[in-house]
Formats: sequence, C-alpha cells, structure tokens
Amino acid sequence: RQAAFRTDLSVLLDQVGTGKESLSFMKRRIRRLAQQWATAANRLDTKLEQRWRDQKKILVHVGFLTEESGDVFSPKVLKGGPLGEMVQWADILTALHVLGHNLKISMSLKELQGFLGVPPGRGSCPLTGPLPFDLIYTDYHGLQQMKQHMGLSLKKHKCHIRVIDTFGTEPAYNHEEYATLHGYRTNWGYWNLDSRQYMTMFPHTPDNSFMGFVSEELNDTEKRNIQQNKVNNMAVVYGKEPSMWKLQGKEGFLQILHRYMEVHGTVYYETQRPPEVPAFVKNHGLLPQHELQQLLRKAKLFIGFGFPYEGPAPLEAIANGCIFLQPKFNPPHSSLNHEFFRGKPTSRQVSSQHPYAEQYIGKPHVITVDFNNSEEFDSAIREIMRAKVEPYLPYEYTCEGMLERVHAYIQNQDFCAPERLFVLANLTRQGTAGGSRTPGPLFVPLSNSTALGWALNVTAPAVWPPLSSLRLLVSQEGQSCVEACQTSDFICEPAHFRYINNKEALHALEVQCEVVDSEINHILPAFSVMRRECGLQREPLLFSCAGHSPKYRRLCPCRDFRQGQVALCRDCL
Ligand code: U2F
Repeated sequence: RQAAFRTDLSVLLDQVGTGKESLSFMKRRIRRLAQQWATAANRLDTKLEQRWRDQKKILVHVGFLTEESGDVFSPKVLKGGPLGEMVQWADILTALHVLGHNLKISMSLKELQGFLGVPPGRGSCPLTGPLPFDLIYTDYHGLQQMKQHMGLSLKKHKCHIRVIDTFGTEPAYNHEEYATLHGYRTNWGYWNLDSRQYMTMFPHTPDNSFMGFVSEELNDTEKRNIQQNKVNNMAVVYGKEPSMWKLQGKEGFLQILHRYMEVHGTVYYETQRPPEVPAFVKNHGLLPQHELQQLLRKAKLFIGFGFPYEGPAPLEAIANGCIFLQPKFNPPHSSLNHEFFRGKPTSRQVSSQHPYAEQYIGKPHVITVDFNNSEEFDSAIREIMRAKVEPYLPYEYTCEGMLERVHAYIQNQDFCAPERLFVLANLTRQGTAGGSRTPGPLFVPLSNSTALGWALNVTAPAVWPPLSSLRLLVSQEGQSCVEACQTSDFICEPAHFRYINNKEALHALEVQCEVVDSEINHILPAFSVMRRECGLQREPLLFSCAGHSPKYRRLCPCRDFRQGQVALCRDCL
C-alpha cells in the first residue's frame, strides 16, 4: 500500500496512552508542534512529487519507559531529570505517523508480546510465524526484552530492528566475538547488527544512522520580534538539575558572567532554592517547554557548564536567537576517561559539551572556549553582548528535515536483503587531463592522498546510497575515515565499504603491497606504508568509519551530502 501523509495527530495522541509523566510530556510536545509537523508534511509532499512510498507496518517499543526496565526516567520528568530521550521518542513517533505508516506503539512487555503474537508468560517462547512488522524501532532495553521473549527468533528477524541509541555504537563494540576478544565489550553493545541499524540523536559516527529530533522553527514575524525584544545582558544557564551547577571551578566564570549579565536559571527545586545555585541567579524553577522557549527568546546568551552532554536545549536556544557559549574539553571526554561515557559502546572523543553545536553550527551562534582561561571567557562574554545574531536552525533539525530523512531511511535502507557480490567493473578517475573520464589504469599519487575523486562504474543493481555519491580517499596514518572524509568536505559512508574492500581499489590507488591479507580487524581495509602490508576486511560487520590505528592508512569510502542534511547524499532522495 501507498503511504499518505497525515496532518491530524489525534489518533497518534490516543495511541501514546496515559498514566505517566513521561507520556504526558510527550503528548504535550506532540500537541505543541502539531502545526509545524503539518506544514512540514505538506512541503515534503510537494517536494516528493507524488513519488510512491510504501506504507510499512511499524512497531515502536519504547524499552526504557517500560516498568520491566525499571523506568527510572518517568518519575524525574518534573524534577529536572533527562528529557532529551522523551523529546526524541515523541518526535520519532510523530514523524512515523505523519509519514503515513501503520503504527503500533508498545510501552510494556505485555503490549510487546501482544503485538508480536508471542503467548504471554511463556518465557523465551520463540515467535514461530512470520514477523508481523516490517520495522521495529526500539532501544537497548527493548532489544534485551525482545531477546528474552522472542528467544531464538530474534536472530532471524533482527534485520527489521532499528535501535534508538543516543550516543551511538561503533562497529568494534557491536561485533560480539571481536568485542570480547579485543577489549570492546560493554554492557550495551555486542548485538551483531549492521551498525547502521543503530540510530543516534546527533550525527556522531556515520557508522550509525542519524535519527535526530526536531526543534521549533520560527516564521519571519517571530524572528523579527525576537530581534527587537532581545535583552543584551540576559543569560540563561543550561542545567535543570542542581548537580549540574556543582561542577568544579564554575564559581570563577559565573562571577565573571555576573559582572556583565543578569543570570537566569531553570533549575528544579521543591521548596527551597538549591544551595548549588548562587543567590544572584534568577531561578525560574523547571519550566514547561513552551515557557522555556519564551525565556530563550528574550535571552542573548545560553551558557553550558559542561553537563548534560549533547542535549536538545542548545539547539532550541540557538533557534530562538541565543548565542550558545560552552566549554571546550581538553583533553576530550570519552569512555576511556570519563565516568558518564564509561561503558558506552563508543570511543568517540567528545571535544566540548555539544560537539554538534561546535562543529556543525559554530560561530556566530556557538562559541566554544576554555572556561579555565578567564581572559578568554571574559572576552567571549563581551563579544556576545555586542554581537547581533539571527535565530538559526539547521535544516536536519526542522520537522521537514526529519521527515525527509526518516522517509529516505524507511524507503531505502534494507538490512534483510542478502549480501550480493558486486563486481568492480571499472575504476575511473574524475577530472583527468582534458576532463575526460578515461577508464583504464589509474594513477593516484599517495602524497596527494586526500584529494582523490573517483567515480566507480560498478555493475550492480540499484543501491542506496547510490554509487554516484562515492569518493574513495586514503586517510593519514592514525586518522579515522570519519576525519579523513571530513577534511575533504565529505562524510564517511559505511554502505560503500564493500565496493572499496578489494585489490582493485588498492591497485587503483597504486598502493605498494607486498602482501594482501584478508583479516578480521575493524581498521581494514588499510595499509602500512612502512611495511608494505595491505589488509582487506573479512567481516562486513566490522567495516568501520570510526576505526583508526597509528601505523595504518585507511581506505575510506566517502560520499557527498546535502547542505543541512548530512544523512543524505545529493542523489539520495
Ligand atoms: C540530555 O538530556 P537532557 O534532558 O539533560 O537535555 P536538555 O538539553 O537539558 O533538554 C531536554 C529538554 O528539556 C527541556 C528542553 C529540552 O527539549 O526544552 N526543558 C524544559 O522543558 N524545561 C526546562 O526548564 C529546561 C529544559 C540528552 F538529551 C540525553 O540524551 C542525555 O542522556 C543527557 C545526559 O547527557 O543529556
């Protein structure tokens, strides 16, 4: 069946259910953004020009909100606890509904069993018949529950699963045996999924798919009003929980801030002002989302103290015309050196409180400085007070952007299709003398490594992302493909690894290999210049954009991307 866009959200609101603060929060959010979603649906509908879209049967099982997982989040919704996950699930549900899919929502084990047709109370009784869904969106808790209650059949059906995974899972942690043998074993990883089945909150490593969420978009009148009503010396502090204000050394920079600006906070408290919050701070208490937006519309500065990491609030602040000032982390925080990330299945180096804001948005909307350097901090504040900045929201965080991306994933990502063997028929260097695309032997000087542009002519059926987007690059020693592609304004595309994991690619790059081994190691395909050793990847689950090793240069499948929509290549829609 063909999916038709929906702009009425009442059925969805009924489906979400009642009885928990988390659900009420999500419903308030869905209602508040209903108009934006409707406008976005109409725009995307026009953009897609009547293109056929399959209507999918989709189950959404929100594992972390089930009683069976302990649901530690719901009781804290009104008490300053994490809301980022709730924001994201509300938006995922809305996007799937608006795109017109056939949606079932489960927030308990009982509902999960009911939808899957597994008899309740029979332990790990496997689901015997076909899976009644095309797609299942869940999280790590939900995955665990499905394993316990679907038993063996999970293995059979796992290509239909998508795991909403805030901070991401890198391939080395996802491969059970490899993770266990090489020290990448964590409490979360080891599910042997295709890494693109993990969907993150921000575009972290491109090994995972970027799901995201949305932030409110302003129309021109609202933007103009905001500009007029900005209070140049008003700052709002990021941190709704008193403990977020307890971070070391913050007194110094808060004092500096207070010298120039009126400082506001939205810190949760019960009866008394939390002792962590200095007396000069005007604390509004935890605000409902729409009231926070109003506060942000007046404020000039939104300032982070280092925690929470990578939440939605900075995007909301920037969308409301604030400048986001945040601490640089030197050395970067990661699962190796920081309690919060310890045990998370990623070795990503978090360079500031909000790397997306730092790297994808940047100045003038985002200023990242060393908070221990009071001169630098002081001059940042003065710069902010002088600056004139317009509200800004990257397209990928608008409702239309999220609908476009989720639509593209649903219609194109297929992890159930059997791996086909693709034959590299021809490697063509682009931009050779005379501009001709001459097939045949290739010469690519390695010193010029990152500037290679390749077109691959591959005899293969339609693939997604299309091969027209592929650019083969070589990393520096010690550099990951995430970085190598980024430095050339591309993005690493894990789906393309299989086209470059071969002798032809090495040959095309004129790599001097004395031996070409095929091994199981997440940095492959790669080669060592010194030792003249080349290695190809033997385990497709270990194709990794994130992997790097000091003595190896990696073969990197990069691709182009759309401005403001990094998840999609130019020809991906
Ligand atoms: C992140 O979770 P948080 O909930 O701590 O993220 P925030 O950026 O603080 O904001 C989440 C939402 O809370 C709302 C605000 C945001 O959409 O509009 N809010 C509010 O309604 N009232 C207020 O007074 C203040 C904020 C991240 F998202 C999670 O994935 C992480 O687990 C967590 C820890 O790193 O950080």
